[in-house]
Amino acid sequence: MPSLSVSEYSLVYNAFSFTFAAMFATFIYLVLSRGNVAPKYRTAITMSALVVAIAGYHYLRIFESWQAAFVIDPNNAEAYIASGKPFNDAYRYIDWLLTVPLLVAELVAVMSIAKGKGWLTFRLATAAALMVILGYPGEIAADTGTRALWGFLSTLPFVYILYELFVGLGPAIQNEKGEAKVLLRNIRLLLLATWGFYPIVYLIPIISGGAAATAGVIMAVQVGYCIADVAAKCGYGIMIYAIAKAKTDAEPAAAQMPAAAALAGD
Ligand SMILES: *C/C=C(C)/C=C/C=C(C)/C=C/C1=C(C)CCCC1(C)C
Repeated sequence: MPSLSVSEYSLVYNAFSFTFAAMFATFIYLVLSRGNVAPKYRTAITMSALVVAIAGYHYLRIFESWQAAFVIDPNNAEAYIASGKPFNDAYRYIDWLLTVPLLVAELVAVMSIAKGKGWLTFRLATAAALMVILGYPGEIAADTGTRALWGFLSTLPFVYILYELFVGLGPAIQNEKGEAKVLLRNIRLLLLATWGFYPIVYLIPIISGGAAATAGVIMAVQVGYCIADVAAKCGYGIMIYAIAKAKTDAEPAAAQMPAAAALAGD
């Protein structure tokens, strides 16, 4: 770990703190709003809430690890130097391994797909997990060649996910109605824009000439992942809720309560 100025250290510190707050607040919002959507969409909201809960927990651990990895330089109160304890980046990948499959699953869960929903969820979730697993050896590699190789392998399942979302799911989105259709098109774009950010952040150490450990690179990678995580988990989760709410509002009340409809002899 390189030494950091007080403002460099604080920027990353505050980014972790903000990201934790965003995850926590989104969790509360989703839990409180879950009852506003029809029962068949509640699983999607539950998955969104799980994503921000899992990520919030991991941000707390990353935050702790960041604090432990640095101490004030005894010879210079204006700088932070490495404490000797490693900064644990593995939390991020464990977090992704759990949350990224859930993010694709919640999108499928909120859509009206007549057949093969389970199999589609399985394919997307497996590809998502594979993408994260293949990216990790490159993330911790010291040399750029290894980083590039695993980064390339991880891009293959990533491209498959984009193919399914933009080509495979096309007809299903076309069949949706009104506001839900617009929101579904937009959430796909949000996913593309936010998920596309991660490989770019991953490339920073390669672009900057393999200088994985300079203060600038560490700051860019950590703050970059924080911004992407807030958009891809909190922003996305709230959009999933908006889709579920739009579909709930557009459906006749009887369709939302099959049991009640049956009782009424409907
Ligand atoms: C909440 C966390 C999310 C949505 C994380 C998404 C992560 C990715 C889309 C990562 C993709 C990567 C590649 C496509 C290649 C390089 C390695 C990764 C893992 C950064």
